[in-house]
Amino acid sequence: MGSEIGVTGLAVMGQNLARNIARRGFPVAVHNRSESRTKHLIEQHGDEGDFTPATTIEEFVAALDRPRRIVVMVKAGKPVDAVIGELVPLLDKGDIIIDGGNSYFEDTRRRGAELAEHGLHFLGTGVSGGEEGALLGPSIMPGGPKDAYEPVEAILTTIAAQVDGTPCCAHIGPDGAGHYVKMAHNGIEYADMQLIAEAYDLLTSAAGLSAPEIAQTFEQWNEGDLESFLIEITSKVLGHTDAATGKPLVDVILDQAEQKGTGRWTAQSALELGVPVTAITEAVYARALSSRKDQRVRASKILPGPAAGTAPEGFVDAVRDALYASKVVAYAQGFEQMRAASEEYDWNVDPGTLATIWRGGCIIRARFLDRIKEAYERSPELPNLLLDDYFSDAVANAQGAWRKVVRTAVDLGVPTPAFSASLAYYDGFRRERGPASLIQGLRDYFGAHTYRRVDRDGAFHTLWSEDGSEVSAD
Ligand code: NBP
Repeated sequence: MGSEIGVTGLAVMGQNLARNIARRGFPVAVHNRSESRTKHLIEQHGDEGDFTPATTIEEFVAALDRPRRIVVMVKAGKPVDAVIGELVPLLDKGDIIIDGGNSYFEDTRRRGAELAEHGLHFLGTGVSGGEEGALLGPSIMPGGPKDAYEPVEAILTTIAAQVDGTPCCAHIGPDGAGHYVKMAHNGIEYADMQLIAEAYDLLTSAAGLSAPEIAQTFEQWNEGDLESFLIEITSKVLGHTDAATGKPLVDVILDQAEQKGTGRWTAQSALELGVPVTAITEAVYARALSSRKDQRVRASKILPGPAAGTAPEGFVDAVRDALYASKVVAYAQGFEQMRAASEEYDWNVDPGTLATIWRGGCIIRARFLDRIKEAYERSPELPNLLLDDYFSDAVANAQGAWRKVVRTAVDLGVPTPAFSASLAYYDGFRRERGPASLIQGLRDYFGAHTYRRVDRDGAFHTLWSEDGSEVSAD
């Protein structure tokens, strides 16, 4: 009897995933390019389960039962190709490689096709929840051939987070579907964090609250509709005091947000698919602007803002409602994007399944995901969450507060790109008729791009530089 599964790549994620697998009773072979990580894992945690440490990749492969099930948990990009390149000559037809890193979905599609030529199965698998999730139960999004998922289903569903007895793991679809939805999950996470940061900024800059006061506010908000992992940890981060200075830690952290690329990929893909994911894209831009610290310092001395003012009465509650409404829009956009990608690539992704497996384990886990799950149960083909009664009521009820917050932000010069973009999207989405008629008129004027009419079928062109008459362009 060998090991049922192997994990190669034992940095923080791989190590914790291997421990999770072993703790659940599955014998696991472990390997890392640098042996020190393997040794460290066995020395520190070898008694937690049935580990088989391997020094070389050959030893690692030889330790596995067939079909071999190998989780690759190395840095996304070239390292994944390097590891796959080492594994392929050692594997047999029907063996399964599971890439559990944050790989770009187009890389996953390429790798799946290449490995299929060798008779090998490839599961591009999103794993969310950070290091704690990997150890205690992540949300797992496997994508690839369904018959490759079946031999690993028992292990993956057992190590995943469980909510109401349901594992936070399900086969997402073929090809790059798993890594796509993990990317979109991270994009939504970007938007969620940006909205939280804007709420914090408003409560600081407009309402004049201190970090500990805002920590308490978030703690209260976490008892209502906003209840979520991110709101919970926001209150913890804001409530933390820096040991060196005695100040709130958040006040001594440099205000430059970094990014590893999944938010940018989400926005890029959305642009290609033609899906407006304004909250996610604004979140990516806001991080980019935050990183221009030198320019911002210079600009702060030159560019004037409005005269100082105060926030209106009831502002704190209004920010909460605006946050919720903006969050509904961000999720509506993200889910629409996944639906569009599923159609484009023929993946047949079920959005209700995503809402179900994101209720636990992952970074965007929230009470809210139950509402999304219910919306798709009511209407599996729902094109946009804002068309569901629960969500349309939620944003309608919040809209007075939402507008007050965005208005106040504009008046006081507090930037709220994601709040504002979400509200603008809402206003654009809810209008039967918008101003795009003028855009079509302009396009026809300078480029003879033609337009369609509200009262007749067909394409038309106006002879702008002649007598202004209209001709059929069909
Ligand atoms: P890292 O992304 O920091 O990668 C380090 C691992 O990659 C080490 O095991 C390293 O081996 C290995 N590696 C590299 Br780098 N180049 C290699 C090569 N050419 N051949 C073989 N191995 C190579 O690890 P991580 O933070 O544990 O993340 C793993 C994956 O999970 C990433 O895709 C990440 O984006 C994703 N992820 C991370 C989190 C998180 O919270 N950190 C959450 C969700 C997903 P070495 O020890 O020999 O250098």
